[in-house]
Formats: sequence, structure tokens, C-alpha cells
Amino acid sequence: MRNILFVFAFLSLAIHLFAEDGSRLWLRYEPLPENIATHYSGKILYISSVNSETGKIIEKEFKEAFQAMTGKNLHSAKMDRGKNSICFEINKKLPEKYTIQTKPVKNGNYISIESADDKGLLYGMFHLLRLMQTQEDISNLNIRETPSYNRRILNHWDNIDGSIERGYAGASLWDWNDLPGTISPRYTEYARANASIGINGSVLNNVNANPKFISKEYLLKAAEIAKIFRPWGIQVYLSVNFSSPAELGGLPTSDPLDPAVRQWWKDKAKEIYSILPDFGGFLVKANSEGLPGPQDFGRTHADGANMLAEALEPYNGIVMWRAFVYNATSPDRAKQAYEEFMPLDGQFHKNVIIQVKNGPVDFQPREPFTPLFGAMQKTPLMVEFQITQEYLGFSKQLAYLAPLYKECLQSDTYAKGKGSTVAKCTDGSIFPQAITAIAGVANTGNDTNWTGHHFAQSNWYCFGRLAWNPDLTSEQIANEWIKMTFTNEPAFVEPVRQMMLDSREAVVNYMMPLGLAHLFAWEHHYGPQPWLAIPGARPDWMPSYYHKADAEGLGFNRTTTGSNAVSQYFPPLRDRYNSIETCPENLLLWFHHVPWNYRMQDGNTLWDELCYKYQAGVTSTRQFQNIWDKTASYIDKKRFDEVQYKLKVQTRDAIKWKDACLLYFQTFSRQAIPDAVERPVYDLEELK
Ligand code: GCW
Repeated sequence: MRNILFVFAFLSLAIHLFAEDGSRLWLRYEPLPENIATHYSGKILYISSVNSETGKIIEKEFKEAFQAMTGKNLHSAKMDRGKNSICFEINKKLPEKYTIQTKPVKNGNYISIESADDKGLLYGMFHLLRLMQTQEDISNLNIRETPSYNRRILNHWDNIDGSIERGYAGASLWDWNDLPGTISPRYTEYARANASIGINGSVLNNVNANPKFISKEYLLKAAEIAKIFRPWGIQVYLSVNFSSPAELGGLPTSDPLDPAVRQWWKDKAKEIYSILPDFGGFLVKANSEGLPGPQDFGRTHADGANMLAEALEPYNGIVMWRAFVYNATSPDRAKQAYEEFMPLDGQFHKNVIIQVKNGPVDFQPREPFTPLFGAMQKTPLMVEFQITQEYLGFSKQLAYLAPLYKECLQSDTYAKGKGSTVAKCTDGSIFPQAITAIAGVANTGNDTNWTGHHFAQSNWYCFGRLAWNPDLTSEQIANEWIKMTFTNEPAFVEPVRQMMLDSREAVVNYMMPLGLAHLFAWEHHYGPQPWLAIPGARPDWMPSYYHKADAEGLGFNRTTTGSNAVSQYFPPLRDRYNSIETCPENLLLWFHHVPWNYRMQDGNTLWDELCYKYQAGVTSTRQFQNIWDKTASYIDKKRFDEVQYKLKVQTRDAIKWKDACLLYFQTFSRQAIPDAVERPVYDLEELK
């Protein structure tokens, strides 16, 4: 009995060597089943010509992972490519970023990972480990990989005081107070996680930028972070405040055409590169939401961006200038980025790239793509996605975002005929461009599990994977992520994958279906407040600006008889959106003001359809609870319980969304909620 207890205690110690608290992300390297493990036996690590810091990282990571997964030790050798060895080799002439191939050798074969540089070998290593973790067959490999975008960047909206704008996973990872003296071990963990999914850049601070971030004091702090990131292939970038010359430098102006201001930025760039030799460049939010910019001095976005670009050019730095601009008086916010930036096409310096949010308003659960994609043909553009779930339920709700990202990247702009997808218009394949990039607003924080919700890790993961290759399917990515993060057990993987794939549409349905947008509560953007009307507040911050509900119907008329936003798209898309008959129903209320009794494709009236959509959203969240409850035996109790609790909150809040929106819109439609829809459990007045 005592022995049994002892064995049991030993086993559970072994099993819980690492707490399953989500901190290990998708890099858990769980032991492989015996039959698979034997298959990998006898392989030797062989690294040639990689003596860099990165080379050391590869050797350590691969050995540890291999040992953890197979129980077998690898021996480093620098001599020959023996049978069953795994070789990491620099091949300067390789056209791809890396290859992983099975190659013959005397009496057998070996695995060869090749790249022109050590960063490529790092990515190749993580690729091979991923194949092992997901129990793929690695006996006959012929993999050639090249990333679609050269710069794959996380944007952190992290502030100097450690808070994170729209962050739902604790405080900032960067301990500005303790830097540069104290280095958190999480900097390395963060860099490693990013490298494992191909992310190679990080903007450390909020686009609502404190000028102090480019003071010498803070540059020295950022330099310590950069030192940790460097061998993992991650470049540091900073957001800058356009008024820095005045606010930090004490100049009387920050006018971009003022010679003293231009010189100030040149000197600043010189200082930055003396401290951060491989600094990536600036991210700029200017003349947006009250932030300063060139228009304050009667200058254009191009004047502002080009001044910064000239300062960074000698050091190969770039400027990512955001197109997120809108003002309170515009009759249609969705048109503004296009109106302000199109006239400037071709006027930007060659190291400027315009960073454009995926949709024309603001990271809503569903928007059409921003019409600047495909339209600005003489200026490089990059997509900005939001990984943090500002408008998709924070870290309280499960919403797997690969389908949202892909919907945008695969949208056909028709800029150069059929097939001119947003991805192709931004990756250099249609419009040759010196810089290609893609950005995601990070959802990381100092929570133990990094992202608050265990499933929110999948959004960090899928952003990286799609930034590398937008052609991967949402399903494929979910599959990998689930297997690495939880278990390879099919009885777990399959239903959980389906839940993930359905989750974004569920959120759309219970929050704002059929093309509705911005029904969010004031400021925090979590719950519904479609009725919100604050006297004197900016009209474009009020939900009624977007839904336009009245006795006749619902939705924003953006057709040729309305704001004419449709004209910003190329034909035939423009015409498709313009006609109520051909407009995709999932964007109907984005483009049209639709009568309550309008017949939808399935024969329902708009009102009934709207009710069914809200119900479908709630029903999905119930299904997620059911699916999850059946998974308890496959995973650890801690993560099971935490996800179970969050799914309960999600259903509760989905019901709130449904009741709030239907009861409010009912005051306009004056029609009954169909029988098949659950009766409201809240009162409108109570919700208000
Ligand atoms: O989505 C909105 C957010 C702001 C954010 C802004 C932006 C950083 O509500 O918090 O500010 O967009 O993207 O600049």
C-alpha cells in the first residue's frame, strides 16, 4: 500500500512538474506516445556554422524539447551528417527562408534544416518541433517556407505606468520602473513564444504615445529589452508622439516643415541608433482622437511621415503611419481614412508604410475591409488587426479570430481584376513594394496565462501563423494550437476545434449581426448600449450614428443614395454592395437602411431575421458550454474549470446582448419577438 502511494505520489509529481496554468502556452512539449517516440530515436543534433547567440538558442531549445517529448538525449556534433541525425545548416544561396527535408545518407537518411541565416534556422526548428508536438509523420519531409510579409509585428498599447489600453490580461509585461537594472525572465519567454510563430517585431508602447519613451532614460530601458529579443529575431520599434520636439525637446513648435524640428528628429534618430543599433522604426498615430499631428500646422500626413522617414533612413528604419483618422463632424466615419489618404498616394517617402485597420471604422466584430486596400497603389500599406478583444468580449469571452483575419485578407478588392485580395495587395505580389508588413494589437499582459482567457492565446498564435502565411486555414491553425496547448486526443481536439471555428460568428450574432456595428457601451466597449445618447458628446461615438434605427427600418445607408461610401470600392464590388439584392446579408445593415418588413433571402422579414440571429448567438454559447463540459477527462482541472467559468459568463452576457438589442430595436419595429426565440429575461429599463 505504502509503495503504491509512493508510486502514485511520484507519478503525480512527474505529471505536475509544470503547473498547467497556461504559462507554457503552446510550447509544452508533452511526452509523445511510446510508438511515436521510438520512431524518433537515435537522432543526433548537428549544427554547422551556427555559432551565434541564436545558434545556442536553437541547440538548447531543440535538445530540451526533444528530451521532454521522447525521453531521449541528443548529442551535439559538428562533424558529419550521420544516419538519423538532424542537421541545422546555413546555406547562403537558399532562396526560401528555410527548408526542412529528409535527405539520404549512407544506410538511411537524416533531416536537414537549411536557411541563409540563423533566424531562418530558428523558425525551421520551431516548425519541426510543431510537427512532432502535433504527432505528424516526419519520416519523409520536403518543406519550403517563405513568409508572406517581411515584418510581422505586435503592437503593444502599453503605457509608461504599466497600464495597457484595451488590455485584459493584467498589467504590462515591461517593468519600466525596474529597467534597465532588473530584467524579468518573461522578456525571454515572450520573445521565444513570438519566435515560435514567426513574429519578428514588437512596438513596445501605446500609439497614444508618451513623448518620454524616446527620452534617453527610456531608450536605455528599451535597449535592455532589445538585447533579450535580438537572438530570437525580434526587432524593437517605438510609438512616437508627433509633438515630441516641443514636449520633449523644448522647441517652440513641432511643425514638420520647420528646419529646427527636422534637425531635432535627425538628432533623435542618431541617438536612438547609438543606443538601439537594430531599432526597427516608428509607429505614429497623428491627428487622430485628439493626438497631435502635422495638420495642427496646416501640413499633410505625408509632410509629417516624410520628415520622420528622412530622419530614420540613414539607419534603415521605417515609419508606420496610421490611417486611423476621423473627425466628429463627418457624416460617415467609414469614408474618412480613404478621403484623407487617397489624395496623398505616391507622396510618401520610400521607407514609409501606411498602417490601416482591417475595417473602415474600428475593429468591430464584422466590418467590410477598408477600401484603401487595393486603392492606394503607389504607397505600401499594411493591415492592422486587433488581437486584444476590445470589441469581442475582452478576455471574458471565447472568440477565435483566425476567421476574422482571414475574411479580411481574402477579401477581393478587384483592384487589378478578380483575385486582388487584401493579402495580395499588401504582400508585394500585385504592387511591388520595398516594405511589406502586418501588425496585430497584442492581447498579452502579465497574467500567468499571458492573455487572460486560455483560448485568447489562440489569437496571438493565429495572428503569427497568418502573418507568415495567410493561406493557412483557420481550421489547420486551430488544430495545431489545440494539440500543442491541450492534448492530441481526437475526442478533445475535434469538438473543441469546432467550438473555436464557430465562436467568432457566435459573437457577431449575439452582439451585432447582419452588418450592424458599434452598439457598444460608452468607453469600456464590453456590453450593449444601443440606446446611448449623451447630450453634447461626439455623435460618431454614439451607437445611433451607426445603427440609424427608426420607425421605417434599421441600418446605415452607404449606397449612392446615402453617404456613397460604396463608391470607394472597385466595381463590381461597389455595385454588389450598392444593391440591396446583391449586398451580402452579413453586411446588409452596414451598407443599407433596410425596412423592418424587408424580405431576406430565406423569406423572413428583417425584424424576424434579426431576432433569429441574436437567438443563434445565444444558442451557440450554450453549445460551447455543452461541448466544454464533456472535455473534463482529457485535460487538467485548473484550465478546465477556468474555461468552464468563462463560458458561463459568456452565455450570461450573450443573453444580455440579445435582450438589450432586441428590446431596444423593438421600440422602433413595434413587432413581436418570434415564438422560436427565447423570451427576454431582462427589462429594457433595467438594462439601461
Ligand atoms: O479602438 C480604438 C480604441 C482606442 C485606441 C484607438 C486607436 C489606442 O478604443 O483605445 O487607442 O482605437 O486605435 O488608436
